[in-house]
Amino acid sequence: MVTTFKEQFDLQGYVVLPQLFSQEEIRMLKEEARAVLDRIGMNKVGVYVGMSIASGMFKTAAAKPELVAALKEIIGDSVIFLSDKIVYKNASTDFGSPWHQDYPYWEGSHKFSVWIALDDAAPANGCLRVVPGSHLLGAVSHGGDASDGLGFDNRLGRDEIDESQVADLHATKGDAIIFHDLLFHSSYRNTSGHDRWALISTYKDGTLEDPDYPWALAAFTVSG
Ligand SMILES: O=C(O)CCC(=O)C(=O)O
Repeated sequence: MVTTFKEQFDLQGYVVLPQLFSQEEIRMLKEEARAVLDRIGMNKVGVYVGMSIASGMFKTAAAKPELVAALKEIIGDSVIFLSDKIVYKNASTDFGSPWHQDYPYWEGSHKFSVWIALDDAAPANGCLRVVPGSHLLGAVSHGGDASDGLGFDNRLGRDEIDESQVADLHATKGDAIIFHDLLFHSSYRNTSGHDRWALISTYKDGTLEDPDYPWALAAFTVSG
């Protein structure tokens, strides 16, 4: 029987932490995210990297003790936060993220991302989709067509996804999903006209050497 976070994570490549953040914490994070994005000018790409550089509230959220405890169980005693981003979809920015693994973007040691729901998320407004256990396939070649202007230069081809194995991860705001950088994942388009904002924070094992990542300017040790 699978019981611990670590066992679930090793088997599926992801684990859900229900209601990691309270409704009030999420309300404040979304309000702060909106203020940051208004300040820098919201873009149509729907992604902004570096929330914890822009705002101390996000740096504090990245080191939330309950989250760090779960990450330590999965990663080990030394956990480094690298960077975070807001991925926002709304009535006019309604993209779906194509199928991919995160590993080809970063390489080096494996990374662990935490997808935090700032809005309830379901298929109609762009929830996350995963192929449970796909992290066990290792790094897969990403030669998928990226000519639609959505970014995501590394993509899996459609024929690499067995739709019968896909899990749609409905989420309630405040839920967090920790996932491995080899997990096949994507998200639906947001066809609802309602917001679907998520905060994604990325971590690594601090005992492992890595390249210098230019996007990890706010890196700090969260494990004490
Ligand atoms: O929240 C989403 O739409 C998925 C984003 C994603 O897959 C990523 O940034 O790697």
